[in-house]
Amino acid sequence: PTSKMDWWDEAKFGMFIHFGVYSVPAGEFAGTDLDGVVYPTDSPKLSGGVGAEWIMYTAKIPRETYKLYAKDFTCHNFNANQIADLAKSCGMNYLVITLKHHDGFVMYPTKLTDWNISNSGAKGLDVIKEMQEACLNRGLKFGVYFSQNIDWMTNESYGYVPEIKGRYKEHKQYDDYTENLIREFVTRYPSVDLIWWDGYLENTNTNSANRFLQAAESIRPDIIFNDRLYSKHEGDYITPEMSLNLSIQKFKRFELCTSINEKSWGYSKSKNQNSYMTKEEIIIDLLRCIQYGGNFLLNIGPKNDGSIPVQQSEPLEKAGYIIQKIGGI
Ligand code: FUL
Repeated sequence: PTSKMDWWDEAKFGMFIHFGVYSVPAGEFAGTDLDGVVYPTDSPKLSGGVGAEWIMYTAKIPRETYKLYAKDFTCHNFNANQIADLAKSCGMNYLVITLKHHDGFVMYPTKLTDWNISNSGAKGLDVIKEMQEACLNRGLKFGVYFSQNIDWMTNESYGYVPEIKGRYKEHKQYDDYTENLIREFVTRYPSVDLIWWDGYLENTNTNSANRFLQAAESIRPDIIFNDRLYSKHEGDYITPEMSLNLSIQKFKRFELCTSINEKSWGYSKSKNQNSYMTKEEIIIDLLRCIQYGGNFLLNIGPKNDGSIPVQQSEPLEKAGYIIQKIGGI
């Protein structure tokens, strides 16, 4: 009998992509934060302990200020075919790209919010469509990362919102929006094979989680889900981040995710947020995942123009060369 997990069980290696408006500040903020503190260009506020994709939160950037970055999100060197070729040449079998990260920016021209790619420097481009097509043409499975309950641009969202004190505000309006967005992108992109939920697990309720699952499954019954929707939903597999816990991972389907820049998922230009995996480290992680029967999702963070920094492409290409030498995985 076939199962929706068949391709996933065989996949072994995939590419993760963190790409969005946060790729513009790239881990550094100069300007006035929400507390009125001014950070000059020569000593900017850095994105701190978490990756550069968290800059809006960590540097307390006011929404209207953050929105100004969108015009520099040009993507003029974004080349979906080249990225998919790179994935393919490394023996990867699937790809997961951020459709909406915690800053709420939607990477395709949605009708449901203005905070989307058509109101950015990349106007006219649909990153999700191009990436999906490039994957489809090469036989790569395609997934989208979707932050379902942290959205710093939306008052009603769950999760921390800089302008509003407190966390985990639950609101029907935001659930409606999220449900509609899910329905919209699963319809627009029929080959979305996987949704990679992300958010504060403990703070989604059963009702809204079921609405989100239902929205996707009613259109795409065999869609695969990870385990980050909410605490009462195991998902189809678990998602250890940066390292494995073998006592658990022996018994469950797992996908280890790590970032080639070990300090950040999104592209960072900040000096203390740059540390790259070597080809050996990539191969070791991949082999460990395979040995324990799981998958390995390796992240790149393109620049705001869509290009992949050489510090990221080089170790990946070198690892790909070794993988090709042994005839793929
Ligand atoms: C985390 C997020 O907060 C990070 O920014 C990143 O997306 C990582 C893969 O998941 O939960």
